Amino acid sequence: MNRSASSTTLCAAVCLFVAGGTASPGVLEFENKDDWLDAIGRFVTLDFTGFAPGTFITDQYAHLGVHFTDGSDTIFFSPGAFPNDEWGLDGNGNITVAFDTPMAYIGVDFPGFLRIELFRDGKLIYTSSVFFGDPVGNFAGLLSTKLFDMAVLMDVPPPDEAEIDDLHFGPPDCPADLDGDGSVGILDLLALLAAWGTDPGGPPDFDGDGTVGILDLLTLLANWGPCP
Ligand SMILES: [Ca+2]
Ligand SMILES: [Ca+2]
Ligand SMILES: [Ca+2]
Ligand SMILES: [Ca+2]
Repeated sequence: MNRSASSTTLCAAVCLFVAGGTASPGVLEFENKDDWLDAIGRFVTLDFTGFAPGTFITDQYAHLGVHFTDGSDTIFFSPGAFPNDEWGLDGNGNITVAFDTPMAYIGVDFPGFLRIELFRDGKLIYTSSVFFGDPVGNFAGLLSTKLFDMAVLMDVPPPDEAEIDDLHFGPPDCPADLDGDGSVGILDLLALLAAWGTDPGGPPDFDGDGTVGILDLLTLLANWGPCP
């Protein structure tokens, strides 16, 4: 039954990719948090509680593989702006988030307006629509088949400051599906072999040891067949 529900979600996503026909296929946008949660896999949440107001957030969440890299993001207390738990992040401009391993999902609870840019290896791969709605309690969620290792959250229009209540992010459900066709097969195996001995900074270096090798090959083979 789980398999059926998962397949339905994947099919719906694929259908939307096809139906969307935009300049940036492969990314789905969600304003409804429940819909985003239904569509994604495992994820991590940062709620920004537990710090003194004004604390600069940089590498405090490094143990979760995430870094705030623009050096101007501070902890802000505002029950009005941040209904989840009253604590959030003031970007003092944009908020730049870098991930140690490539991600497929990002979601943000935020007040006001927000646009999200996704990057891979320093290259812009997606610019979202402008998310907005009620003054507080908004949600912006992306599901991307093109993995990203950095996201820039920006208020619109500039030079307003991006603020976020909670940040959520997660890795792809099926990292061994290197070509994103929904199953792990011969083309993925060939892609892994083509990358043998290199450090791609993500899949197919599945174990993250800095080189594509035998353990990564075994991981791919162990996941052979349709993605869950
Ligand atoms: Ca929060
Ligand atoms: Ca900032
Ligand atoms: Ca594949
Ligand atoms: Ca490896």
